[in-house]
Amino acid sequence: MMSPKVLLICTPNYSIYMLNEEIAKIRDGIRDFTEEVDWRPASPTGILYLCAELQRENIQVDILDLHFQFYKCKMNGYFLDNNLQDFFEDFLVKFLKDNEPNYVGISALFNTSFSTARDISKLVKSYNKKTTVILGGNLPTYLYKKIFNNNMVECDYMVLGEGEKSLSWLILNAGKENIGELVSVHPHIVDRNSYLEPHKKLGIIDNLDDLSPPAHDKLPDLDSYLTGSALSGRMGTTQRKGPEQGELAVVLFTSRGCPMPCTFCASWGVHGRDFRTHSVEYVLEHIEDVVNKYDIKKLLIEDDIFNLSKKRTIEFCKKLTEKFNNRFTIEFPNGLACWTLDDEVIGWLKKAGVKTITLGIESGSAYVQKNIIKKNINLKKVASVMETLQKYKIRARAFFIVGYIGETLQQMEETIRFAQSIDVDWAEMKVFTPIVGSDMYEQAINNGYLDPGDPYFEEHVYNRSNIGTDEFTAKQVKDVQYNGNIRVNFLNNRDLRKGNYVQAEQTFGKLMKIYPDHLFAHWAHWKALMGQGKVVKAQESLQVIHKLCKANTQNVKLFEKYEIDLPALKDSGSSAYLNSSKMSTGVGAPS
Ligand code: B12
Ligand code: SF4
Repeated sequence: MMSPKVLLICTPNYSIYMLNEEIAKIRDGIRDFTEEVDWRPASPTGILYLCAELQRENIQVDILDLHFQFYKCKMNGYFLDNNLQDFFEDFLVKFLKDNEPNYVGISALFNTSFSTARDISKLVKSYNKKTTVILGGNLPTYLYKKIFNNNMVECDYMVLGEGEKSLSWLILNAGKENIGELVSVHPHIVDRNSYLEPHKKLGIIDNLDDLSPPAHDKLPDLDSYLTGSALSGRMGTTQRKGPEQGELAVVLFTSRGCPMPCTFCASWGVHGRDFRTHSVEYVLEHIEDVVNKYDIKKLLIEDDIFNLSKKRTIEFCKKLTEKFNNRFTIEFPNGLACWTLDDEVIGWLKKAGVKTITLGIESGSAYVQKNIIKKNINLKKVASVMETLQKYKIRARAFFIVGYIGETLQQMEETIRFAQSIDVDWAEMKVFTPIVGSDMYEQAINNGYLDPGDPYFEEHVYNRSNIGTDEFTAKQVKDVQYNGNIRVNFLNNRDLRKGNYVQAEQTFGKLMKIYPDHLFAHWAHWKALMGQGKVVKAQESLQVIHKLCKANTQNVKLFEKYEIDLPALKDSGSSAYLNSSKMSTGVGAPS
């Protein structure tokens, strides 16, 4: 018998509704920077792990990253003449025709991509109904009963939890006559006949060193992936061509699982509450391999809670430095726990190549920490960690979320003030999204803040306000988040305040490339140029700001709201509005 062919599909991260909305915006030429979401592709590492395990069993496997493809099409003008249907026809159906896979595995990590997974599975089945469709990731792990109950996705199997071993098992056994019986007793795979069996549960890999390292070489365009955002740009970039050109980076996991009880987080639902680690030797071997293959200079460690153990963190840093000297820049796009960060640990991280640290702080209100999100971080400790980071000249970025269920507008304001008070280099201010699987998602349902009859959660888009509660409306929370971002990261930007104009020029220059219409990025860039006395370049920057204000009255209103007055353009005499040099934003005018 021919060896089976498997195709693993990475779904676009957004819903069908969002994909269509984006295409409509591209066609209409609408560019509202205040509403932009991040489309840039990140390495689909879960799929790469699955691939590696299938390859170990000599199973032929391909990857189709439709998020990456959508992004590419968005950037190259494809959508000026094509719609979403054309996109799926050109990139999915064509792939199916060219490759005729027997099994299609669809990765659905997010509830925001529910409808996307639904439409992709429909297309796969309508192309060839004999193709076996398998769904895996966070979404089916939490919602498999609902999905099968309501026939929401056309799939034959769903895999619960970590899928490496289960998927290989399924492909190796799917051809057997008694596959139905075998699946019914399998603990981590469900089909239509067995999904209500009580023994079905999360698949967890006990010994992570049993796994083959992720098959990075299966990504057709490794150079173009971007991962993790920091200091306004993506901090990790694997892009060697194009606007965000940088050093080639690789995404790594050194552990899985997190024992913390944060009520807004759903990660434990797939990876469990037990903190499991790869041995340091395993990780170093994997690093050596990717260094040899791709000349990697940057490591993006995406563990949920890399530094849970102080001892292990130091051991990792020591051994990495012994083996590779100062070869790497290391980043932790998911954030580090602040309670195990002390002088000794930070010193070792610095030696190993960490230049920026992200702290998962989440709220600047002690009440919210303790009673609402239950992360219960000691905020005083955060301030002292920040001081130590500054001592080691490590830049600091922090995650904050506003709009938790039960939170008041006053507590959200506390978060913004806290972010300012700790002198953070960049604050990632996000709006709370009820993530299926988290405690707070249940609270949202139980309080009637989410409509249980809304099956696809289309509107629950990352970083857009999704729910109102008794304390705030969705619009209010979005305004708080927007306002916090502008106040902390732009108007009171630490680099501008401290006169680090070179760094500020870099940061905002990067941001302008990603969001060319971002008014405040241009404004901050202009200030950074003025601070360095780069008058000619600053004038060019000012010109762009004037253009943006002319093109869109919303921009004028934004400047008015934050009481920003800019000088008129030299010799232009063009703008009645922008005619003074007064800066009344809390940021002193550059000398
Ligand atoms: C990297 C990452 C991203 C990346 C890229 C994801 C990608 N394409 O792989 C990006 C930046 C796009 C991203 C964005 C978001 N993310 Co995110 N992300 C992660 C993160 C940190 C790591 C993912 C990862 O590689 N994990 C390691 C691998 C081994 O695990 P895995 O991906 O889950 O894959 C395993 C299983 O799920 C399963 N599996 C996965 N696919 C398939 C397919 C088949 C066929 C099978 C059989 C099995 C299977 O087997 C895999 C191997 O064990 C996770 C946290 C985490 N620890 O997983 C959050 C996580 C997945 N993200 C999450 C969320 C919510 C988001 C966002 C919605 C926003 C947010 N609040 O963070 C956005 C969504 C995008 C959007 N619409 O804006 C949630 C998902 C929860 C949920 N129920 O939806 C997680 C779990 C974090 C959390 N706090 O709860 N994210
Ligand atoms: S938010 Fe971070 S620390 Fe909290 S449970 Fe999730 S992974 Fe763990």
